[in-house]
Amino acid sequence: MSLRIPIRPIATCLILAAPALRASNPIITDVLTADPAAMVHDGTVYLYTGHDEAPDKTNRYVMKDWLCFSSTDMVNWTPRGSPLGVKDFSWSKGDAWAGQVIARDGKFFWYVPTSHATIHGFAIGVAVADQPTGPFKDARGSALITSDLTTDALDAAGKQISWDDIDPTVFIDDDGQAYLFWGNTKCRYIKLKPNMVETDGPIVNVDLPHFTEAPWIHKHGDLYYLSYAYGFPERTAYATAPKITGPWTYRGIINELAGNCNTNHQAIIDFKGRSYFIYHNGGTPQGGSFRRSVCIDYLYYNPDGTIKRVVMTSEGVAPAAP
Ligand code: FUB
Repeated sequence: MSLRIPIRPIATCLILAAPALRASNPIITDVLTADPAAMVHDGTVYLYTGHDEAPDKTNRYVMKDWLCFSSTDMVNWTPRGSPLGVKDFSWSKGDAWAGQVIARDGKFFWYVPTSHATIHGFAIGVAVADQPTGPFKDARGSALITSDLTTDALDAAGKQISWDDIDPTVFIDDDGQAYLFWGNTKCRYIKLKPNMVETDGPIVNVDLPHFTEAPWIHKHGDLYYLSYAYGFPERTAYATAPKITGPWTYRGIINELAGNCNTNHQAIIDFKGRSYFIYHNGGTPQGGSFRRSVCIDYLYYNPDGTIKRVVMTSEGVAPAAP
């Protein structure tokens, strides 16, 4: 009996197991991901996304849960499953729209918009976990923001809209004060108590040109940045301020219309010495406005703190330096 060494299959396995040397956009193609939010924690990037499940020819959002992925190089992404779904909020009647996770005092808080079962319109809830990958559970048993608190977002006919309480983003300022920003049509913020699950004080409106939705707050140097979806179909614009409470100065467009998709929904992070612009487009073969996928490209600042326009690529980014 001769001993035959199956060289080819072993070589194939090795190639398949090797980490990717460069990403390509979209970064995930075996499942449809939308509305990225990213958090850097202990040398790892956690990417939280929505999950588009609209069948072909269904032109509305079908979104029931959120997904999590992690990476230490921005190129190789490990699926971490779905640590949160609309079923985890007893007061939700569906719609897992764009959220964000933030860490505080050893816990992880996931702020999400979802349709309220008994108060007409979208509401914002918060789930909590001991690990960035969950499991997450409803932190309150009730919504944090409901649409009866915000009655001034109107459509073109002057009618109150029911989807203005969406797209929460949370930022903890240097003095420890946390702020929840959110909105569609109107951008708003409110302070959070240190426990991160109760609001503190009034809702404040922020006036931004052509604000559609998707606010994201970050800080670079001494400047605060509020990026957001501008117009519709959406581009991404931004404003800056010397304090998180403003005054906000509009600075212009940083990203153009994303390919084959009405929405753009950005997150901005720094990781291992580089800045990243994370967004979605309709870039898979079945892609479109209701079948979106997350992409990542570099973000660059000018010396005066303004942001250069993002160059969306199909090649994506190179692995972050160790
Ligand atoms: O995914 C549903 C909605 O589409 C999000 O909440 C918006 O930001 C837009 O991307």
